[in-house]
Amino acid sequence: MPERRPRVLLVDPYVARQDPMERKFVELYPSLGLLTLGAYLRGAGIDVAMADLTFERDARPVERALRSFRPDLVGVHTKTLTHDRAVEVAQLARAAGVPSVAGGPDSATRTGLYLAEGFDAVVPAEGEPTLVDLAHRARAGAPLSGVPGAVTAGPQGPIRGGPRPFLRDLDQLPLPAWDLVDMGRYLGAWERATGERRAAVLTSRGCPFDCSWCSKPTFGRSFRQQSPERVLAELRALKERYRVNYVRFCDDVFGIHRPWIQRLLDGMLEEQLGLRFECLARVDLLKPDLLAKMRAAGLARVYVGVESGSQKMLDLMNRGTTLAQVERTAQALRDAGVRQFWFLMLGYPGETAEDIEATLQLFRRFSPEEYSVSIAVPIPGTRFHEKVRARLTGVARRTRGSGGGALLFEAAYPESFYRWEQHRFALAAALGRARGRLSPRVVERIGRAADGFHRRVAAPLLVPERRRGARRP
Ligand code: B12
Ligand code: SF4
Repeated sequence: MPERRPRVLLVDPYVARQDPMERKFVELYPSLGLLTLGAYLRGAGIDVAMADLTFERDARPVERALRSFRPDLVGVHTKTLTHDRAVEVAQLARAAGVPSVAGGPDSATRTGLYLAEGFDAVVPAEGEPTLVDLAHRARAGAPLSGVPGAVTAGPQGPIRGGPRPFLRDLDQLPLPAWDLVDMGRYLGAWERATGERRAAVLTSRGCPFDCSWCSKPTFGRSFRQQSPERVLAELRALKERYRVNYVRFCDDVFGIHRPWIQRLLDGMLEEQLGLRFECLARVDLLKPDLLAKMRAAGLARVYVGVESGSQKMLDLMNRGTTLAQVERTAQALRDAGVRQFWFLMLGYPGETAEDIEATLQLFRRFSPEEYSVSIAVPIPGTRFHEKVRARLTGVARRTRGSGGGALLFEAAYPESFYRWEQHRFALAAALGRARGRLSPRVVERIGRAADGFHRRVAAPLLVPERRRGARRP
């Protein structure tokens, strides 16, 4: 009788309805990491099932899958936000006598913690070949230790199983195993919300830039990309199999190599895929001629990491961008009629009230259609986290860094100040939107009144005397 193939149960522990940020920022797509792992395992002759908790209430689907699928190994994707649920899944697996392995950004930075809390192994980097090896070990009932790319618990702390090189050629990866999740549910939610059937696509892994608050635990500063032809094949498959007509390119930065993106755009235009798309881009890369071509190929929305309207802050963050580039790109996007979503950050060490004011002025000048103003979150493993390690607050320790938008370290000002500043951005955004309907004079007046209130009443109340003395004009 042929030997039974190994079985792996993959788990996405993210429960959307319990995420306080969900309604604000999160857009629901199945985890591309898990879908790619699933496809790769299948290609290696391993049976795979998935418990995707995104639309669920709790971890009960995992319990059901443990009983019905009887996996040899449970593999859980981790983010800081989903830490507690991931640990719950590891404990369920252990109770069922099945070993579990964690992967993804959070367990990559806090490997020891995940091992101490119930995981039998952690894969703190690219997961595909390592998970195949672990699945065979688990099937054979052998220990998971000593597998290159995996970390296990030892008497003196975590033990690395040895180095595992990154996959050289991303074209070798199979198409994501979309059938492992309920694509109809994701696409239906999108269709109801936007009229479009949206899916996520990844064309590269890693990012060669080095912003000091950015957490890049899995791929580090390595950068590899699929060929434009491989990307086109994935776009065609999504269109043909799922009638997808809108794509979110999920790369850390889309189109880093100029010749590469030119070829991809040429292909999209030639094949007349009729897709609209969005991506995250850097202001230093979005040159006007490239932008025009992207627009022609279906670009509808761009996420731009503007972060601050102060050059001093951009330099402190090691962004490698200039305010002149921000302004040029924002204007070009506006002229091209592309929606812009700005990421802005408050509270990064070194920021004064004047820097925040400069950011607000920049924001008012360009009135991006969408934006998020977050309070800087020191993610474990980043230089920013190192910098404020001694100043992390009790909230940070309790929530282990997720925070849900709270101030997690002792910054220049109290949290109430940053919260108030967030409201000022919201008012500026509302006034920007009202510009077409209200007369410019009215808009101007409301803005001035709000600024006066801020200077005379709100800021003095929110910033305690001893801090104000040092930082305010
Ligand atoms: C695209 C993206 C999104 C998309 C999600 C698209 C999707 N569902 O795939 C959107 C915009 C929806 C999103 C939302 C959020 N995101 Co996000 N996102 C990313 C981004 C840019 C790429 C993720 C990705 O697809 N990577 C490519 C795949 C192939 O890599 P991967 O998932 O890491 O998986 C590989 C390895 O990690 C490993 N692996 C992963 N899981 C497992 C499991 C096992 C068992 C094994 C063995 C291995 C393994 O193997 C995989 C293949 O090699 C990353 C940054 C980054 N570069 O990772 C941030 C990132 C993952 N996101 C982050 C955050 C904070 C969020 C939000 C919480 C933000 C918010 N508050 O709204 C939400 C959470 C939503 C959720 N469902 O959990 C953080 C996570 C930090 C942390 N420590 O938790 C990151 C790292 C960005 C950052 N630098 O801060 N995100
Ligand atoms: S913030 Fe963006 S550009 Fe900067 S290092 Fe991270 S992924 Fe790269």
